[in-house]
Amino acid sequence: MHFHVITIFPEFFPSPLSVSLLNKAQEKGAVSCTVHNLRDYAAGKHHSTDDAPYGGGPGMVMKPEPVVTALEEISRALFHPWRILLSPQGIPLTQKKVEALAERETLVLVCGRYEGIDERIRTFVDEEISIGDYILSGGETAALVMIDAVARLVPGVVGRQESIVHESFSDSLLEYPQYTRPEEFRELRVPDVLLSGNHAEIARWRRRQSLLRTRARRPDLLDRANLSAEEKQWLTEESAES
Ligand code: 9WO
Repeated sequence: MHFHVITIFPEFFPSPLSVSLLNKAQEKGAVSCTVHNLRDYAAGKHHSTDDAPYGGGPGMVMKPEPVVTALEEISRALFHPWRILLSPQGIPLTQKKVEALAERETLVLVCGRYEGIDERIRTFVDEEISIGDYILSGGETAALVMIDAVARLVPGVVGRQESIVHESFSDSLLEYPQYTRPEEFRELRVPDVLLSGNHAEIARWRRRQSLLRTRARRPDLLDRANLSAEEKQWLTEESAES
């Protein structure tokens, strides 16, 4: 998976990309990230990437020419680039969407800045994606979220054990509660079942906890869950969350 990022703040990227999983993925050659400075594609003495909004109003607007020049020059050298604009007006990034993006060879991510982008930029990307319903100071942190989520799904990046955890999210339930040593911490005990060594009982307890927690915190996710008769029964019982 090759990521190309277009940004006025290239310095945002090296540190997050050089840590842990993303660093290992790049060392293995499974993932590459190339960050392009939008300013390098801006014309004129000042290499401006923003200008005042037509019609007036506060703030500055990202100019179309530098972004489109960058998109065209970068895309020319790539095989089947898929161009994405990160924006609060995009379609929501879900694990399902992440899976679809991970099938692509090359993603070109455009990070917006200032108080908005020129509407015509939208004509030159393949899709517009939002990571959630909040305003950021720019698209860079959203691009990092997308790179992190997509890179994990590239074959060879995440080991077998972790990939099972990912499957459980695709199953659309929240994770069960987890514990490690000590057995008792500030009078809070690890549930007995987890110390029992009964793996069938542990699996049942975890599944039930996932369901109860999902109902309590994210009931919207249950609509998509595939539940057995017994699991539906658990959800009709009167029980405290987790
Ligand atoms: C800032 C602002 C300030 C005063 C009045 C209006 C304003 N609008 C904005 C604004 O929308 N800024 C955006 C910041 C411009 C494009 C890039 N920005 C951005 C991207 N914020 N949040 C995202 C984003 C991207 C992906 N998923 C979630 C949020």
